[in-house]
This record gives sequence, structure tokens and C-alpha cells, in this order.
Amino acid sequence: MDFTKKFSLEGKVAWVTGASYGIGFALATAFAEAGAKIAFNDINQDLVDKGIAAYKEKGIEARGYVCDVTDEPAVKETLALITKDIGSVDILVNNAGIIKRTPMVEMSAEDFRKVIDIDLTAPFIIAKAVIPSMIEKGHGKIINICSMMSELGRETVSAYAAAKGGLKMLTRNICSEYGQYNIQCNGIGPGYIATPQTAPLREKQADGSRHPFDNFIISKTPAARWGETDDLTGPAVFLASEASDFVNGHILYVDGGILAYIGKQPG
Ligand code: NAP
Ligand code: GCO
Repeated sequence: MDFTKKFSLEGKVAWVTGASYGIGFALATAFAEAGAKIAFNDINQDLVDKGIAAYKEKGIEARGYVCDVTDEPAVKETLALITKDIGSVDILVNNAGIIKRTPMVEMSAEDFRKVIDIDLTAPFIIAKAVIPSMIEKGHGKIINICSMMSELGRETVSAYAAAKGGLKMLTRNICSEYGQYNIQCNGIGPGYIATPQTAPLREKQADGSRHPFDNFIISKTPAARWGETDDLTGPAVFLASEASDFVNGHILYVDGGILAYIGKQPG
């Protein structure tokens, strides 16, 4: 038996949100290389156009749509367009997300709500939109992009940690409620990955030295390095493929060992 078939996404339709660049782009690219047809959305036409061009450079004919993931009517319209253009969605990756780094007592309720809206409510809205057609087809894969902050807190990221902790439990609840329809809903919890979202934490200091947070993450990661988006692609293809058909409600941490490690001892 050709065991690699278990990891094939041949003939599948994948929708990756917020995937013009960053983690979403890397996952969608890997899905395409595994045989999937790709749909992605981003917040404006300029980003979508840049994304389409970037996929084309990799030989991938991705379909791009302008859609704010918090806008339920726009999400439903985008899903209808994807279904018409390339077929009903077999694999959904809720990747779009933001972070606001502000001490909690200084954070406005408006900013808190914005992070919750994009990082938690939007995955709910999009999963709710795609599940009925997955039930009809008798299968589906939903992958929610969680975080170290689904398990840990740190200064200034209260809204993000609340959202990603909630996303872990939303993942488990979708598994609980829809696993009977052969829908697997799992999460990927990336460690600290070098993308635009974490660029401020890696900025070189005026004297050319590493950012203190950069040194901190290196000391907290057994792999002693930041993750690259490519580190996430194998786990994502696994969770998107039939190889994971009996894996459900699981958050797969791809973190170089951070969650297992107390941190490098001094001296
Ligand atoms: P990123 O570089 O900031 O990319 C996020 C993408 O989501 C961007 O294209 C962004 O568009 C889009 N987006 C934001 N709000 C949106 C909305 N309302 N509607 C549609 N698209 C929207 O982030 P990343 O580092 O690739 O992270 C991707 C996901 O992984 C996020 O959920 C993040 O929380 C999670 N994550 C990241 C790390 C890490 O270390 N990088 C680790 C763990 C988890 P704009 O360009 O307009 O913002
Ligand atoms: C931060 C970082 C993290 C990463 C990621 C870690 O400010 O601590 O942005 O939150 O984005 O979520 O898993």
C-alpha cells in the first residue's frame, strides 16, 4: 500500500484565512504541494493581489478573495464564491489573526474586543459557515491556529491569550459536537515563529545586539532558535490529510519544545 497517499491532499479544496503572507501563506503553499486547490482571503485587494502574485511565483494558481473574517455576511459570500469557483471546502484553516501588546490596565475595551473578534469570534463564524457542507459531504477538516498563549500568559498580551485560550476550547467543542459527522477539528500551536507579527520582538538594538525578547525566546526554546513558517507545514498537512482521521480536538504544539522546558539555567 502506498503509505504516502494518507498524506495526500489531491483533489481537496482548502481555504486558508489571512494567507497573503506569513504562516497562512506557508501552510497554503504546502497544501498545494500536497495536491490541494487553494483559496485564501485577506483584508484588502492590495494584499490579495500581492498574495496571488506570490503564489503564482511558486507555480500555484490560488484564488484570492477580499474578506474581513469578522464580517459574517462577507464570510458567507466568500464561501459561496469559493464553492462556485473551485468547489466546496474540504479543509479550513482559521489562520487570520492580530495581536495587540499593551499592559492590560492600559488596554481599552475596544482594543480587547477587536483582538477577541478577529482571533476567536471570526474562527467561530467561519467554522459555522463551512460545517453544514462538510456534514453533507460526510467529511471535513478544520485547523485553528492557536498559540503558546493558548497555554501560557505573559505581560501585555491579555486579549491575545484570552482569544487563543478560547480558540483552544472552541477547537475541542467543534470536535465534540461534529466529530460524529467525520469532521476533525484540531489546532496547531506554533511556538515563536519569525513572521511580520513577531518582527518587533526580534528587532536589532541600536548597538546591533539582539532584542532582549529575542534572547529570552532563545533561552526558553530547547531548539535554541525561532521557528520558521516551514516548520509548521508538515504538521499542518498531517492534520489536513486522512492520516489524522482519528485525531480530533487535539492542539498540536509546534514550538521547538518551549512548553516542555523551564528555560536555560543561568551560568
Ligand atoms: P501575520 O504575519 O500578522 O499575518 C496575519 C494575517 O492575517 C495577515 O495577512 C493579516 O492581514 C490577516 N488578517 C488580520 N486581520 C484580518 C481580518 N480581520 N480579516 C482577514 N485577514 C486578517 O501573522 P502570522 O505570524 O502569520 O500569524 C498567523 C496566525 O498564527 C495568527 O493567528 C497568529 O496569532 C498565529 N500565531 C503566530 C505565531 C508567530 O510567532 N508568528 C505564533 C503562534 C500563533 P493584515 O496584513 O491586514 O494584518
Ligand atoms: C508575543 C508573540 C506570541 C506569538 C505566538 C506564540 O507577543 O508573545 O507575538 O504571542 O505570536 O502567539 O505562540
